[in-house]
Amino acid sequence: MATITSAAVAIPSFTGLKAGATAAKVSATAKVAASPVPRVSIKASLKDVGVAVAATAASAILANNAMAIEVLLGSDDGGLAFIPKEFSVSPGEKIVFKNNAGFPHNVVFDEDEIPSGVDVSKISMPEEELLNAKDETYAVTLTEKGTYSFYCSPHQGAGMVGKVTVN
Ligand SMILES: [Cu+2]
Repeated sequence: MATITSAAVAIPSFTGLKAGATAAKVSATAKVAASPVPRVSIKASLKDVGVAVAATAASAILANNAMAIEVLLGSDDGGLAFIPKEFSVSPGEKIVFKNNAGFPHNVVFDEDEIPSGVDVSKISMPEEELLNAKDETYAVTLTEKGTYSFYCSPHQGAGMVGKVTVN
C-alpha cells in the first residue's frame, strides 16, 4: 500500500519536472531567435539571406548548449603555450582563456591578422595587463567569421601564439 502511494506521487512530479524543462528550453530558443534578427538584418545589405538564416540557427544552438571553449594559458608542465594552440569556434561562442601555469600571461590579438573591420582593442587585453593568478580568466566572444591570430605579450618571443577560426 505504502509502495503504491509513493509511486503514484513520484510519477506526476517527474512529469511536472519534464514539462517545466521543456517549456524553459522553448522560451530560451524563442528569446535568442528574436534578438539576433534585427542585428543580422542590418547586415543584410552586405550579405545574402542564407547567411542571416545560418547565423540565427547558430545562435539558437549556442543558447541551448551554452557552448564555450576553454583555452589554457601554459601547459601543465609549465610550457609557454596556448592549449589548444589552434581551434575553431562558432560566431558568438565564448572563448575563455584560463591561467594554468607559467604565468603571468595575457591575450592580445594581432591587428594585422584579424578579419577586416574588427576593432582589435575590443577583443584584446591591453598589452601591459596580465593575468597573475592561477585560474584567472579572460573571456572574449568573436562574431565576425575568419581567422584571428593572438599572442601572449610576455611570451610571444618564446612562441606563445595561437590562432582561432570563426566559422
Ligand atoms: Cu604567456
